[in-house]
Amino acid sequence: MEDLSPKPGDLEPIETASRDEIAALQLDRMRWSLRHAYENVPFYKKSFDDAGVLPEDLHELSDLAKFPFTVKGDLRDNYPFGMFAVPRDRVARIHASSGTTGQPTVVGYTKSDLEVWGQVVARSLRAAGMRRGDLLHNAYGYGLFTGGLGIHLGADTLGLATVPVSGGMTQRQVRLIEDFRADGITVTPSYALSILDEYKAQGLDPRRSPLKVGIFGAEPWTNAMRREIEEAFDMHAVDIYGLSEVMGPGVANECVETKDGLHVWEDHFYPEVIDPETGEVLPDGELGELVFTSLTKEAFPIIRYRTRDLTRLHPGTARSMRRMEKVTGRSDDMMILRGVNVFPTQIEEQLLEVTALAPHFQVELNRVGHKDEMRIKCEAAPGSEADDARQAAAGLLVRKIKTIVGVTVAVDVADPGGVERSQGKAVRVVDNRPKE
Ligand code: DLL
Repeated sequence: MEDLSPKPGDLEPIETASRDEIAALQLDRMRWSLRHAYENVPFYKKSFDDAGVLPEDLHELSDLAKFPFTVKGDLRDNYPFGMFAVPRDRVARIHASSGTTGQPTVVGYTKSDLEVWGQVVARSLRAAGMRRGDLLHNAYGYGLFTGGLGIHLGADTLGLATVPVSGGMTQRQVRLIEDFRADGITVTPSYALSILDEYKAQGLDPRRSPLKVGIFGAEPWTNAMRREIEEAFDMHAVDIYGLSEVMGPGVANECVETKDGLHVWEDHFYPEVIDPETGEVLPDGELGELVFTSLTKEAFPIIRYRTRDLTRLHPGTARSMRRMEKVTGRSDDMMILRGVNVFPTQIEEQLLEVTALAPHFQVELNRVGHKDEMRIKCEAAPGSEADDARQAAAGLLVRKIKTIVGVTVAVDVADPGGVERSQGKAVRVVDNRPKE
């Protein structure tokens, strides 16, 4: 793999600033953001008043803990534009996340918000090793989803040549990567696997692809998956994180030279990790729910937003800003099987160790009699389709999951291609249990 480390002069000064400088900037910006939200969004005025706090009660960063949380339901209740802090005619862009139930969550950006978004995504792409003039194959979906257009904005800011291919039409994806000689690809890790399959289906060697780096996010994925993809394509695989409520992609990104977690771009997004049960702020290093406060956003300020993503914060390494560990899962994706908490990423880790199985999977939850059953739908790797190979692979996966994760599951091994493919975010869990 090519060395994509930054050269002297590649980074913005804030990326290597001292912690004191970062904290001073954050405090200034946080004061502004709390006041901006309080004065311009009736929801925040009411929620701060109900909690008996005012923006001027923030004297130091840790005072943020006095302010109330915001949850997804608050955004739905204020559908569509009730959380906006600027008049409609200052809004330059609207995005929305569909979610699985109810109202979509609508977010807005001013022109200046779009500039900031471009900068943080540019910083993210640079952290991943992309440089001005490189060609980026952007396979995140374009549209209301923030992935496609958010990455595009950052690629423009960095000065890349962008191929706005969006998701889908997998044969064409491979053809364009090869014909245009893409240096980097931005795509969900699950769709990257479909592109990988298509390389093989076309008789092409993915290790000889022009790609130097893949920038994967929008869904949880594991270090085991990183190894799988890096090996298959002979390229770097780095993690990009974000959510529409906070901005979109580019809230945090891994550095290609260290790959040790995602630096949160803390000059714009202030992270906290809380105990999801008590709401108490946890010290860095402890696992809990990630909470974000925007520091510079104009159209859609967000104060203490509970992401439901589980992670921990660590000190900076390649950059001074703190790192968040790879998100192991969302509290929404957590399955509880006979008292044991299970995340799809834990299944992914074990599955990737069984060489006779392909890396695609779905977890089905069924009610059998009075008991819940977890069934892993996966498929044979090419060359391991024979019945005895499949049985052995299924048995091995059952044992691994029992030993490492601590639950007994059933495993179905389908033919290659038998598991439904994603073109964006993978659906990992299908819950067939009757609704209570
Ligand atoms: O998924 C934004 C994005 C687009 C991020 C492209 C990265 C790349 P939403 O659709 O609002 O926004 O979904 C946000 O997706 O709360 C996480 O649960 C999950 N997620 C996003 N990035 C990661 C990641 C975009 N790197 C939700 N690892 C978040 C794990 C991720 N989960």
